Amino acid sequence: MAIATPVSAELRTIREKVLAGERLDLDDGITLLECDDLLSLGELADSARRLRGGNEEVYFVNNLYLNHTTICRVKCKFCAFARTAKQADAEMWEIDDLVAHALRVREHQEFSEIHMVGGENPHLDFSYYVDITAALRKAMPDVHLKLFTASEIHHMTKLSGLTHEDVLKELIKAGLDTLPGGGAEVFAPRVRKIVAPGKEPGETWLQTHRTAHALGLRTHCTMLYNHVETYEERIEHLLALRDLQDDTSGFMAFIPLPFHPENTVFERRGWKFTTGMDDLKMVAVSRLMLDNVEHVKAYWIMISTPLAQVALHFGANDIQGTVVEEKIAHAAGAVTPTEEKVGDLVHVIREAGKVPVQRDTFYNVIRRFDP
Ligand code: V47
Repeated sequence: MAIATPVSAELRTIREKVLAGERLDLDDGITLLECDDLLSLGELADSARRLRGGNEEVYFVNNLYLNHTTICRVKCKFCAFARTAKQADAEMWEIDDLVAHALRVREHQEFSEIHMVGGENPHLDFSYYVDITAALRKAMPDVHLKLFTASEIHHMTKLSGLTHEDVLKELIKAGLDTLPGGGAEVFAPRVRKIVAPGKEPGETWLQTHRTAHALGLRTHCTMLYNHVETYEERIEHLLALRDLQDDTSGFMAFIPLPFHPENTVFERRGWKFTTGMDDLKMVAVSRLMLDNVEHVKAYWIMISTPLAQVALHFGANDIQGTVVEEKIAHAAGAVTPTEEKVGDLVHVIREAGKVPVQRDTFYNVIRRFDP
């Protein structure tokens, strides 16, 4: 006799809404985060993914991470990556050296995308950003350039006196293809005041992506969770992204980023790393709330490959990429490797019972690895 898995009462109404294709609201989101019936939550998120057309395919990208500078004026309290110019280990790449480094990696790794972000370096001027984009484009015309967070774009408006639109137009002219999703943190002003008082308001981040979308740039979006935000503030963040996506359809993917406290002031205040419970909840709840964002990434760098495998059954359909070489999470205590090879990602996805698909940045299929 089959024993049906009981679904907790609080999930029952939300489940009916999801299965009927109805939109979830703020209260639903908070209820989902408060719910400890993890398996039902995962099953519901997986059902939502399938109802919206998802299948057994799981994406990854062969990409290269670059960080042009670690020098940053902002001093976000969650960040262990930023340095001042005076610190001995501060990094700032000359353009030619950075391009030469990327070309050297390319000799043994056929990456299709460069993902490059850095600090808000007050010692650079806008021409550096334009020139580095143009130099990468010239050296690797066939590589997709996913460069600069919305926070960096905002910083460039300060450096140049240009509007966000004009900064983006200059970068697009130089070769920029898409924006990564970093810098979003949590939009709530209360949270930003505590963790990132020197950073632009959440509204500016959203407005910058809106402007990018209007110019035809597709972008990504993120949320950094498990520092000082409440569940309500997490859901409000997701709803702000959902509202923008309703207007523009410009986001390709959402990436939940678990806060890593090591080497930050939060470590001294006793903050702990997230647990698998919170990470899986965030993947599932993101999938359920963001009903208009096609892809949710289980970012193996921050949650590990074993948990990313589980997350693929909790609403995620992408595990990001080969990476080579991640520095932001690792500065803050990540214990994952800093890169994975294509063969290893294929193995991780297959062993999770899914079909690995190597994609380009726009989710076009480069190679499907049949079972
Ligand atoms: O902007 C900073 C966050 C982001 C810490 O667009 C931290 O496809 C955890 O945005 N612990 C950079 N997170 C990473 C990022 C990203 C990653 C993968 C894919 C994409 C994409 C974007 O990491 C930063 C900040 O929000 N961050 N410090 C920390 N201690």
